[in-house]
Amino acid sequence: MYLSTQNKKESKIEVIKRQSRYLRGTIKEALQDGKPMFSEENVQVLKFHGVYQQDDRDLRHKLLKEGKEKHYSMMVRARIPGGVLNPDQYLVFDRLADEYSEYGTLRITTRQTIQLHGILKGNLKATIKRLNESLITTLGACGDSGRNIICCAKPGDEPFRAEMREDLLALTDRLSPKTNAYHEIWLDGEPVQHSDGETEEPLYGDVYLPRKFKVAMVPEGDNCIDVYDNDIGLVAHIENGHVAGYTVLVGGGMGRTAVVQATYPRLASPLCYVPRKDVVDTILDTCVAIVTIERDFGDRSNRRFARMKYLIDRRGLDWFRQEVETRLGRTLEPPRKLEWHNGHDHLGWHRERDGISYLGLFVPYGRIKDTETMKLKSALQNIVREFRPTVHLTTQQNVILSGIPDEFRPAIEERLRSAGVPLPHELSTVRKNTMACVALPTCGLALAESERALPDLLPQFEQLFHELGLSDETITVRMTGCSNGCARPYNANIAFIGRAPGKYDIFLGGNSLGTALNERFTETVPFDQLVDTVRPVLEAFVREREPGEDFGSFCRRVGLNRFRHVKTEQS
Ligand code: SRM
Ligand code: SF4
Repeated sequence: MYLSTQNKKESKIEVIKRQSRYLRGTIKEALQDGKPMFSEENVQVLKFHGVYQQDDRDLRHKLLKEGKEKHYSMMVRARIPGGVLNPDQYLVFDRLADEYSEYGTLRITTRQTIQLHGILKGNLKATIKRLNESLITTLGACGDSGRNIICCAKPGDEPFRAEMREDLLALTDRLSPKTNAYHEIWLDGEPVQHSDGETEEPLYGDVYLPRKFKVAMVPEGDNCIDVYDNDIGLVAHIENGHVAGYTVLVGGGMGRTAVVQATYPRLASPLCYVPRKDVVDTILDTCVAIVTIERDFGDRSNRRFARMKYLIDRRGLDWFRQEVETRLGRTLEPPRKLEWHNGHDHLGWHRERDGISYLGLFVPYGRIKDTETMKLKSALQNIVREFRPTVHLTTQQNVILSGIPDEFRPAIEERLRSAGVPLPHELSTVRKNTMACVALPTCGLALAESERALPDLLPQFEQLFHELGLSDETITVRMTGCSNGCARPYNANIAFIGRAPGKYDIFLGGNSLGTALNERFTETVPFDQLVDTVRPVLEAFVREREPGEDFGSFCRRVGLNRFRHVKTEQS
């Protein structure tokens, strides 16, 4: 539970934010200084602009030994509400990856955006400007404000999908930073003149939020996005094909710090039900009221405890509800009961509407690239250019191409086949249910490999699942390079969480519907023992499961202690 220090001194980052003059810092000047990197203050401010300064960690040690500077480059993260791109927008990312990314790849993130890694400082402005010309912003993709709002990516022409999209875009607008700094720095905009007491940020003020803030939307039943992992989750109740209203969930978050016991992942709690009626204002106002509570009461002294989940646990959900009611000036309706039947991504061919289909493609760990055996980047580029589908990024790091007339299906399949890109039905169930965060070589917080390690582990799991007759069973496997939880590992049935180079903590339980958290099974297991360590639990699952019982429910029913004992005897 919450144990933050009561030290009220604001953290260093709060001071940097306030002094940044609404996110200007000295970034504009630094772009001209000829250095390969930004100062620490600008690095913090840049995050709000969707930019992370990183260095290639594969080279770090060698460069250090040679007495050289780190190899700096920037990660640029776009904000793509609901993950929807038109074909031209997708192709801009594709071209920018070729022109400016040192890695030449696109990275679909677990929040439906694209990251370009390895952008040198000298190419940063051109990259952001080019995105902007295609009406894509990076403002608010990172930093302490409302992040990219995620939504179930399933295409379809049901009225409720359009209504949810309308609400998502309106909410995106309300929660976006409003500072003119972005225009001034990246788009050569004129500086604004301020009169005394005027604020550029009516919602956030000059110190923004205490921490990142995440919002997610789903239609009830289909939790393909892990809605409970967000600061605010909006679950749409569908009646007669329309959104009747939303159950609002609050206080979700995955982040924890392995060595700080008082940090923990938390599933969001149901707060209230908000009818949609004919206008979307009520749900927007409710979300804004919630954001302002975090703004006013969130911990600004210790960033480890600054997420809204800790505020809610510290003050209690009843206090939180009363605070929302006071700010809205009305009583909240109780939340509705929620039921879930799906947690899978929407892979494969599906009917979208008459004569039109969509295709969900598995993208290995979100990385769109060309390799010797699989030319995924080229294939997608060709298909998008020729057939012009809408491109939907999913929160499971995959891609959906929609709006495809049925007569194009054979040609698209042919393009994929000749590029060595498998269709989802050709992949094992476990493979389609895996996720890995970026980790090395770009993530500065990674303790172990993830995106580059999971591909070596998966064939071993496929073999084990085959041996145990579990090939058709949905068992989610997620890996991260540290405990921060970027691939939402604490929901997974099996999670490997980096603790040190080549060593992982194993968490078991969770479920594929995203409604349960797993628990730590064992710590600091070497990479080559991961599969064998999990094996006894899977074997027991096959022997002892009750009819219809899934792996996560089994783990929770029997408890993990008896397997910890088996593991100790073996090792
Ligand atoms: Fe994350 C920090 C990558 C989704 C929790 N995350 C980072 C940074 C920026 C590292 C850093 O601070 O220096 C990583 C950049 C790596 C790189 O080289 O690209 C990073 N996070 C990612 C992405 C790219 C992972 C991926 O493989 O897709 C995801 C980008 C999402 C986006 O488009 O906005 C990503 N991060 C998440 C999620 C999942 C989600 O939101 O659904 C979480 C858990 C949910 C949550 O927020 O609670 C998550 N990232 C964190 C945390 C822990 C936050 C906390 O509350 O403690 C950090 C560390 C931090 O903020 O201090 C972090
Ligand atoms: Fe980096 Fe850790 Fe997030 Fe992975 S989970 S991307 S290692 S911060």
